[in-house]
Amino acid sequence: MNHFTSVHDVDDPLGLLRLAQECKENPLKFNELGKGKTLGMLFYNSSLRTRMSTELAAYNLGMRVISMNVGDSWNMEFEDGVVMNSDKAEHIREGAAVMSQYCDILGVRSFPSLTDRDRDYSDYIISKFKQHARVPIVSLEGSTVHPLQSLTDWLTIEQFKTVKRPKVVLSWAPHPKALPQSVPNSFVEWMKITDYDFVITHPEGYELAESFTEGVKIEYDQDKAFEGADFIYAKNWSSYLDYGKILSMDPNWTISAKKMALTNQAKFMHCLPVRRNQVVMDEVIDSANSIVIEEAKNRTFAAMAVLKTLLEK
Ligand code: AN0
Ligand code: CP
Repeated sequence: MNHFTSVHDVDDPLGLLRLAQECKENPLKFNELGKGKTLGMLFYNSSLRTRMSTELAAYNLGMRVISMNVGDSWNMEFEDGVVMNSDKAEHIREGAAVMSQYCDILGVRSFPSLTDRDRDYSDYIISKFKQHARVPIVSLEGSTVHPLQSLTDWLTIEQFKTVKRPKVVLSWAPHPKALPQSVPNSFVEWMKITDYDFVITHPEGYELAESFTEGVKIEYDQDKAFEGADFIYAKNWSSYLDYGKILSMDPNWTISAKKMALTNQAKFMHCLPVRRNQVVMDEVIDSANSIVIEEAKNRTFAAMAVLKTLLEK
């Protein structure tokens, strides 16, 4: 594994999952491994979980951490061959190379524009970092996927499943703001490497990119999708087809107790942050079947597995 920017970077996903489980059992088991090594984290967008859990993961491995909000640094130019006479003071070529002098691993969070689909789906910023940095790059959520979240979600399902092959349902839910497709794309990508009974449900018009959903069951009737489910993974995303648009705010898609009653006492999952009584009703997220806090806790162990693997490379 040279980078961790999607499931495709991972040589042995099952091995990575097992390592995350090992880190969870004993978080300080490898606390000498990262001695003298530095993780740099660069945030183009807000974060609570990714920032705190990845920092903690690095500390558990004995690393040091330098975190920066991009707004505090120089505005960077990513295009090659331009005359730099605008507001951009530094080029990614120097920026990434210089950060590689200080850091042994670089994490980058960069959300999509939701206006330019081709640029977003080239994972433009993370790709540029991969191109010009001289150290491994970790996606802290890019413009198409969020692999640290998905590895965590897999770890969480393995922790809570009571049958060998659980039914896992990814359900779209309403939200007042246009959100990226990164979390659902990534969740789909990682679920495809499991043998779970995996179903996606969303209103028409919310189809994710076929490159992600090829071969995956899609059920447009949410009630039908929920029947017999062991896990409900809720997430809003904006339209991929009508790129970045909100096509529906239908409250019938909100995850309610009535909807959960259709399932096989399913566990409720969400990557967080979540808007209560928009995406999910209080009665569900506050119920005993909600595992969102444990899911967030597992972010640390997924990040540890990733950092450990990259450190040993
Ligand atoms: C982001 C998203 O939907 O991708 C981050 C989730 C981890 N969510 C929001 O912007 C609310
Ligand atoms: N789930 C997640 O990535 O949360 P943050 O956006 O708070 O990092």
